[in-house]
Amino acid sequence: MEYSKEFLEQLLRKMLLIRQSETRIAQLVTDKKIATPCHLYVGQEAVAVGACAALTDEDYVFSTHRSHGHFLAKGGEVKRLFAEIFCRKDGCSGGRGGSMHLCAPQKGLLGSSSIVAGCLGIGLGPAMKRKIMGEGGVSVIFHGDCVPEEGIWHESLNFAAVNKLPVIYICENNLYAASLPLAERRVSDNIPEVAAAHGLRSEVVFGNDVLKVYEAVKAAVERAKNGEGPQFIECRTYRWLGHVGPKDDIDVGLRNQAELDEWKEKCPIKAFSNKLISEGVINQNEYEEMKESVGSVVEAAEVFGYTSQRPDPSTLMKHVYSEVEK
Ligand SMILES: Cc1ncc(C[n+]2csc(CCOP(=O)(O)OP(=O)(O)O)c2C)c(N)n1
Ligand SMILES: [Mg+2]
Repeated sequence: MEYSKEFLEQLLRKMLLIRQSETRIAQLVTDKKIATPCHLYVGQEAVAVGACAALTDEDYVFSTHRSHGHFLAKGGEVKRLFAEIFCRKDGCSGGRGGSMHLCAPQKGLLGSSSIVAGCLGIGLGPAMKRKIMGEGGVSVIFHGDCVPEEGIWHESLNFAAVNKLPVIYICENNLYAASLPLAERRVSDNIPEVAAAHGLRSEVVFGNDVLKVYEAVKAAVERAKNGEGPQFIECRTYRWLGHVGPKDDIDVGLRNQAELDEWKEKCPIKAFSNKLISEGVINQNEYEEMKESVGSVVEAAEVFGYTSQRPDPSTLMKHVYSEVEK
């Protein structure tokens, strides 16, 4: 394979870190140890990991309500994710944000939003600033397949195209928005075509193939940096769990078991680990060790999270208004 063993192992390890963190968080929600609503990312790991592997800390990322995977893939610390979900002061947002408001500014993750399409406008600001100041770096805006139904999606794409901004939109099309499948929300499954109509270079990749996502995003980054304007990538994927929380939504009649089973067969981690093992990049033992070592990291992160202090009530008004020096 044309990539180094270290790089390929990093991709696998990151996907495992997301999977194992999410699996643990799902259990903590079931056990009522976590109160913040958690939209879990299990099944979609290859999108965040493949995309963020093509970025540097100088590149910005904006995320959604389903943000844990983006946070970890962009280099956010897993212990600060757990602390945030436990609403503790050592959380990445000081325990004020919870699951849907994560950030890791030093790594380029400038924010995530619980509002559907919340980052579609916000993500343009830093891109515009960089363009005006002649600075490098791209902005990646992750969004779900429901977002093109919001007006600001069209405004954002149009504005970025007219101004040739270095923005990459990554649409994680997991076929559902809360309780509605795509077919009940759009006349056709044509999000990339609509993006192209706004003047963006637009493509579709299989979002469960981490290397395909990486290659598509890397090429998009190059084009955006070369002044070719915004890029659009639709990643076809599937979330294994329900819209929010640890259940799969099959019990409430939203999805069917056959569809879920079919997508579980296309598990991004299984596919990639099988590939690395069959091509001799790693062996089964190394894979087992990797899973174990990621498990220990997640365990330690959970302990860090729940043993961290709650924010001091005297700091309640901090960060609410900007502090202007007089
Ligand atoms: C403006 C707005 N409308 C509705 C909601 C409620 N809501 C939260 S997530 C969601 C569906 C999002 O679907 P999609 O963009 O496909 O992302 P996914 O959940 O599938 O990852 C909705 C309707 C919201 N948070 N904000
Ligand atoms: Mg969706």
